[in-house]
Amino acid sequence: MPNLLEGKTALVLGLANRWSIAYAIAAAFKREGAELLVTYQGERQRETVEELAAELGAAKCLCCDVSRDEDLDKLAETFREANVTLDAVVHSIAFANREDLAKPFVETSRSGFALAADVSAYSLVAVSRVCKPFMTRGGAVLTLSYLGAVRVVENYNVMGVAKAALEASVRYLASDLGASGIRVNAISAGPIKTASARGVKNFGKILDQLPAIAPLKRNTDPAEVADTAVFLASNLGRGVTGNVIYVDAGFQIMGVATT
Ligand code: 1JT
Repeated sequence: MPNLLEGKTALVLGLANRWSIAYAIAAAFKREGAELLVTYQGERQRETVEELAAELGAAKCLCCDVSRDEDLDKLAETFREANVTLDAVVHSIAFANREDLAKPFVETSRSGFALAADVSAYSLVAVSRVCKPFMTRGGAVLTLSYLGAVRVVENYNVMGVAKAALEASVRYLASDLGASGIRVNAISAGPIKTASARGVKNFGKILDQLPAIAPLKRNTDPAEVADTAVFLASNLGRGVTGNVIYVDAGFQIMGVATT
């Protein structure tokens, strides 16, 4: 079933490099015929993301730091001027201080907690609000989560609490936006070696141990996450909203395992 997103326009936030989950999603959306609008966080990412955007044939490559209201206002202004209609919005953004992913959770500072919650959870609310006026045919908002939202995962710490807020936000947004024909869902991906994940304490160890436990006996491929994003953004996903779909080689279902 090719071209599942033909005639649709998708905004993809969170593209930083070729290893970004957002890159895999953008590539899959492109494959399915979507027109792409991509954003980069700041000057430091600009060149890399502009190159990737060109490679993906993106119609626009825009600067947007989701922690800045001015940037979000500017994004809306650009959409208004260009008469953009959005059918899909992909939010693939998270941040926490490195030290907050290494110390015990109880040591989390007020500012570290606020930063992780702002960038990783509140930004979905802000992005949804800004994009809603342009989703005049209805559409789909997607975000990325991780198991640490609902279980204690060593070192995930404040990101787990931020992802819990993100998943709850998905439900409240789905309730608010459903009447406008906008569906809001999260994909909870298995651990993937992205630039963000690299350098996180013991991340390599988690990737090494997971295949022994996960039903599919392997790690998660970003392309699998991207294909689930295609499904959710397409007409095939029309009955699904407010949900968290696990794309994690089945890891999440397991209880006690002896390996
Ligand atoms: C951030 C980072 C968000 C890493 C992330 C993330 N969401 C998933 N990961 C990967 C990961 C990280 C840890 C983990 C399991 C998966 C890095 C900082 C910016 C936000 O712990 C077992 C720590």
